[in-house]
Amino acid sequence: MALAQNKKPASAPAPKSRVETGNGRPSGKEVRDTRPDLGLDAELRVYRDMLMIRRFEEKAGQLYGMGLIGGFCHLYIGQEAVVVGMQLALKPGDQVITGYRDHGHMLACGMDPKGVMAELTGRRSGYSKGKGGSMHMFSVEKNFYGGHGIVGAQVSLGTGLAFANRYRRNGNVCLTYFGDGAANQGQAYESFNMAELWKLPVVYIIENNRYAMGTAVTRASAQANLSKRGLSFNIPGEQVDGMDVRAVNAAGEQAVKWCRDGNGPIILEMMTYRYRGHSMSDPAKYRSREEVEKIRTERDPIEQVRVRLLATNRANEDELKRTDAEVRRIVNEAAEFATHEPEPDPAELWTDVVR
Ligand SMILES: Cc1ncc(C[n+]2csc(CCOP(=O)(O)OP(=O)(O)O)c2C)c(N)n1
Ligand SMILES: [Mg+2]
Repeated sequence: MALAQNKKPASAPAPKSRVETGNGRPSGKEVRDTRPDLGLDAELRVYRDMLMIRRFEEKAGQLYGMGLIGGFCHLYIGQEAVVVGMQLALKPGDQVITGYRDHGHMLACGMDPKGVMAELTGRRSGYSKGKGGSMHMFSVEKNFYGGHGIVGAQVSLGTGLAFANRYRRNGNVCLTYFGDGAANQGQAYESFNMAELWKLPVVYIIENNRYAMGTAVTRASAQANLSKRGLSFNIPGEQVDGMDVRAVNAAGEQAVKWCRDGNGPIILEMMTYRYRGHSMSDPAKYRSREEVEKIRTERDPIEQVRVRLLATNRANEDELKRTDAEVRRIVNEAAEFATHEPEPDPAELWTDVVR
């Protein structure tokens, strides 16, 4: 059926397990299963990078519990493979923008854990001088454009970044991340229209973690296959196993190439899961403990890589323990820093504010 067809990047070889539509386009009916080996160096790197996000978020959760972090705080635990796999597909100059669940994106972009943690604790050495908090951090140097608290706002802003890339002919691509809930926001569709019309280099990455606050995707979305949300704009899309960093990276490489080759936008729906509540104050009554536990034990993105590294003798237990210890050291140092730095001077209250 014509409406069920998504376009496919011309350069993409069709994996055998994918449902084809007869014209060489994937139908979006099946979760992608292209999982090429990342190679030794990249596999060790993604293991470390995912672990860094996990440990950082666990520490942030602890500091929040101790009252050292205030305001909103949305943890990324469980979703690490998405941002780490996508980041591997980028080259310097490419941009990243996301919503409020942003700590993992910042670390993946190479932002300093000390600066991120210090922002969480509201200290003057934080990325926004302690005045922004969890949802409002930027680093132009690392091409990270926030950190946005308004659901869906980053979709139009990311489209604008892609417009700038096209206007300047700089060959850069913008990764625009948003959630399954944000995918129902009107401005996403205005952005899709302009992005396809002007062939803007933007990868729309929908992080489908199954819930928007306490609302399951199926309760809120008439079309729950979010990879199809670009169909009426002729934007190709596909679902990707967002718990497997290899699948994420394979899809990311193709999508980024598609954009860089001047073909316009593309949608990747990452099938992922968050282990913690929506934010720190979520009673999580909308799902069972068993549901969370099942995914944790069967599909954890970090454990998958750990098991593979050991099974292929690419690393032994001691080496992985050393990596874990090194990551914990960096995170502990970040927490130490973030709890001992001074708070912003009250005189700074009215600086950096648009009036
Ligand atoms: C315009 C707007 N509407 C509502 C909210 C309140 N809100 C904050 S997060 C959220 C749910 C978004 O869920 P999703 O897009 O799936 O992202 P996730 O939290 O799962 O990463 C809502 C409704 C908001 N911040 N902005
Ligand atoms: Mg969600």
